[in-house]
Amino acid sequence: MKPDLFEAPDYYNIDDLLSEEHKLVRDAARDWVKRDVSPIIEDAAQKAEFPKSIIGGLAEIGAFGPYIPEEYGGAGLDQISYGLIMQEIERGDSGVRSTASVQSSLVMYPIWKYGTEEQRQKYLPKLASGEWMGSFGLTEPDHGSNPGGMTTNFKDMGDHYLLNGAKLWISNSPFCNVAVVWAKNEEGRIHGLIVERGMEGFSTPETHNKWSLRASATGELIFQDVKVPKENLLPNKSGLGAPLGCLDSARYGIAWGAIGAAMDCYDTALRYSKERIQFGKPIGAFQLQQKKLAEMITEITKAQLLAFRLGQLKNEDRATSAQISMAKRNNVDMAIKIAREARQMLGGMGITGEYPIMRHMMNLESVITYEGTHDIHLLITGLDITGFNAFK
Ligand code: TGC
Ligand code: FAD
Repeated sequence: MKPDLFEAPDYYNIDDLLSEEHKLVRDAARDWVKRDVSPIIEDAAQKAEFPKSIIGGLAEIGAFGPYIPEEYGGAGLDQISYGLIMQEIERGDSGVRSTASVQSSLVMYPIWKYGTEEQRQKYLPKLASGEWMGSFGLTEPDHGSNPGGMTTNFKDMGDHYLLNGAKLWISNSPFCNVAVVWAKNEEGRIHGLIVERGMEGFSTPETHNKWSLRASATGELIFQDVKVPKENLLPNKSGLGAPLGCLDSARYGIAWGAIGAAMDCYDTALRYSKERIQFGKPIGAFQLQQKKLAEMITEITKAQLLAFRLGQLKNEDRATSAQISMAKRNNVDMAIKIAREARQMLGGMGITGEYPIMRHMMNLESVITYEGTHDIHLLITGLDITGFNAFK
């Protein structure tokens, strides 16, 4: 791959809205991605391998639990810092951001919010340091957009719970040490359980042959009469609202992350347009190419403002789930469209691993599907503004 010459676009001087801490956190993540992610990520994606060597670096830049209090090993940062870290990581690769999203918002968050003090003490510091990696099991083979229909279940056996079922499409599953798993009790109520690798009857086969998110490991979580200790149940929230609450936090991070992927595509295409000569002049001098670039920077700027305002609302604990859905949907859609346009601007070179655009474009096909599809987020907005539920 070409050297990483990334320069972040900031057309509306959004940096002026950031605190010194925001900029320090953002720049540390940006430098780390340039130094430790960019040189290895194309190879990892081509080989379809999650690069475990970056786990320590992710922990060091605060990507595991950015907003989790420091007493539990988190970075104790605000929501805008969290967003900026996700933006920078996804500028490198959506698969790497996936790993951080899952660890922070889908594993650490439920343990922090819904767990006991003992569970927080036991799991959070190890997850924050990357010593343990986590996964989040909500989706099932027959229940994706409709997780409330899940069939994974547990029975109270007196001194333990007996867990049965299967989860599909689970990021980090093949190497996770712990999994936060959502399952129904005998009354059909959804609860979160912490399942640890090594428990008898628990397996995590990897899903192969993905064309997207190739540098992220995806797999299944299979439970065959797994004996889960009673102290591994998350006691402080139950019902579908519990996993959906975690998704709010992860979807918010994706709204920022997608900006990173879009910025990388735009920056690459802009540089290429000034260097590539056709018909005796740089292709950036042709109106059609300028239209593409002008529309890209406009959409990136709008997405940056959306994410920043949402971050302010999150910091004030005022962001609604529907507002988060709008930002996730808009910003991922923005990024995937920019990736497609940017790829065309590079002509044949755009399909190679010499440049990051095709990898971003294929990654974003997963990002637009996971954490609620593009359609599902539109229906969430539709329900919010009309009061009519069009899901069912
Ligand atoms: P519904 O009846 O609307 O709601 C059930 C309960 O949940 C509450 N609720 C929420 N709570 C917190 N945050 C949200 N975003 C919430 N949305 C709903 C709701 O108030 C209710 O509470 P209560 O107390 O009344 O019971 O549920 P529904 O069955 O009609 O479904 C609604 C729908 C379709 C929006 C929801 O199921 C949904 O969002 N589906 C999409 C599924 C999804 O996003 N799956 C993601 C799996 S994880 C993943 O993809 C990780 S990728 C990781 C990576 O690599 O980055
Ligand atoms: P389906 O729900 O079957 O949807 C198929 C199509 O139907 C979609 O276009 C959808 O928008 C549409 N549709 C569904 N319902 C409606 C409706 N009511 N109205 C209109 N259209 C509708 N899950 C986890 O739990 N943990 C993870 O870590 C995780 N990581 C993932 C990593 C990757 C790479 C991928 C691809 C997925 C991951 N997922 C994970 C699963 C992801 O959340 C689901 O794929 C997603 O929620 C969609 O579910 P589905 O694939 O079953 O699609």
